[in-house]
Amino acid sequence: VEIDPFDPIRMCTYDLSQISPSQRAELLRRPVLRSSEMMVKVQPIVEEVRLKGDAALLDLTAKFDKVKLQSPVLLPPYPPELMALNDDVREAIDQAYSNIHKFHKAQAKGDILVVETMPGVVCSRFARPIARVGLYIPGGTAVLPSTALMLGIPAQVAGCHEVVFATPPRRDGTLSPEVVYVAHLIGASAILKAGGAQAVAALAYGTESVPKVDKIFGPGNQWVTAAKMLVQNDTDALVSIDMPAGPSEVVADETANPAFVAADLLSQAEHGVDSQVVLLTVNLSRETIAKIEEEVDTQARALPRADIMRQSIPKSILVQTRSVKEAMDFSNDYAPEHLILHLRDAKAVAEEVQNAGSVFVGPYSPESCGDYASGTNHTLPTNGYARQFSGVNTQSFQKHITSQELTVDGLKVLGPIVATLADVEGLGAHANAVRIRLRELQS
Ligand code: HSO
Ligand code: ZN
Repeated sequence: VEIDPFDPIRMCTYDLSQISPSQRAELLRRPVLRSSEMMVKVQPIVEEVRLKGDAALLDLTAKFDKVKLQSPVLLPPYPPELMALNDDVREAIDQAYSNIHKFHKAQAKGDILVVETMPGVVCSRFARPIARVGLYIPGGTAVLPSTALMLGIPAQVAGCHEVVFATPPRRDGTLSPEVVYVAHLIGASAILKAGGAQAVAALAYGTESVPKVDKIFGPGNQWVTAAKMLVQNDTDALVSIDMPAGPSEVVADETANPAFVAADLLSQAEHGVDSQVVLLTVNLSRETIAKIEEEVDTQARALPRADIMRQSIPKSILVQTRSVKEAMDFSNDYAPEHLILHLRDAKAVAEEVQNAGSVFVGPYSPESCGDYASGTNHTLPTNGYARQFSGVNTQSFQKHITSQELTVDGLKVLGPIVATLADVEGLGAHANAVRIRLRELQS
């Protein structure tokens, strides 16, 4: 892309009342992901790790991350010198840990459910941890120890037996001390020093030194996403994934402080050149819109990741609407990863949200707080998947087992009903399993 530093950094503007239904549909579409193209590239990498294990992992890490490692894993106890942090950073991580732990612990409350559906017929459901989980922590343009917290804490709360972190090593072969510290806090059983498709393959199939896991979590680039989809479809791997991930986005409705609105948009736009942010305005004057645009431009220029925002902001859109209802209809159709409500009656409008990963209510609830430390999870459905997926939560690390126990009286009332239904399906053995007992009870 040709970049002229004098060009204003601005979003494309549309007025919902001036565009056709097909243009509206076009605005709701996400930038295309070339997923089949990626599958072809990722397949041989996954295959190599599956067949050659550690040797392939070390070769691929040398090739992609430009570092020759002795061993692909770091095991606990993690040496203190590898997690040496400044006091303020350690304290900030500790407070974030505490808040996120509190919120995710509370999600485990409904772990046991007991319901008597008819007299003597007791159905129950209880949660069990997914035994072995793999958590991908991206490296690349930004190291994200916050993602280690967001994935590691619910795994710990759920009681997963084996929690394996995977993260690409730095050029010198070391890991970010923040990530090692979080691994220590949540009790991770190993840190795999690898990234990309090779890390996902190692987690899915296991190698000599990497334990095979049952479910893989975490955001990543196109390579990681494609590899997750690939191993999920391989019945030999018997592994599931958290959700299909994609680039990030924010929708912000607005009637408030232009500087705050611009700052929130930019915080999501700095994640990557593929990030798309959408600003929905409700009955704003031309001047206020211009003020927001100016704030976006000036704040972006002064920020360290201006180069990324120069690419993501022009892919982003500003859509003018005439009412909160019109804005919320658009937002629900778009199904944003984050929805920030800069509205006077933000709390009431939050009730109207049907599709969104996480909602930020009012001018003093920046997305950054949820990204790091308020307690909610930041691993959220992107790409419009908020229509059918929830963000990562404690239940993502559990499965639920149901059970039932019938008394003699319970079987006496329920048995004939079951036998009738089994007859309808022509499944005589099912009916027999009930009748054989009812007959014995009669005699
Ligand atoms: N906003 C990101 C999460 C994150 N932000 C991590 C900062 N660090 C998810 O879209
Ligand atoms: Zn973020």
